[in-house]
Amino acid sequence: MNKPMILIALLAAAPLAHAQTAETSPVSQNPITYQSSTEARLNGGSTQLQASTGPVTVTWGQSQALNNASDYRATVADLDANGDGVLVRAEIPESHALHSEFRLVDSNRDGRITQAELSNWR
Ligand SMILES: [Ca+2]
Ligand SMILES: [Ca+2]
Repeated sequence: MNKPMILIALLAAAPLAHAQTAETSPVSQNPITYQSSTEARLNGGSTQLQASTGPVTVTWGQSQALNNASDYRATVADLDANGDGVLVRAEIPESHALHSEFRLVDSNRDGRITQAELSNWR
């Protein structure tokens, strides 16, 4: 009469042990640590991940954003080629961030960007 009792005890204990393993293994078996702290994003960097197609280099940071960052500090005077105090699309280089966002910045849609509209952009 003792054997069935032991078997039941083992069956009862097994799921518990299994549950504990399942709870801890995903953390310990994951070889990739993702840097998502503010510091990592500000400093930028790169890492190589293994994808099914081969290694993939992932870069992050501000190298691209930094090139454009000064664009967002531009004033009308910086770009105002004809000196009339407003910017029209022709005065903005295609490479400038303002060029692609012209319609967004020109909040009253008059085709000219004033310093006030430019200030609201930032
Ligand atoms: Ca102008
Ligand atoms: Ca306008």
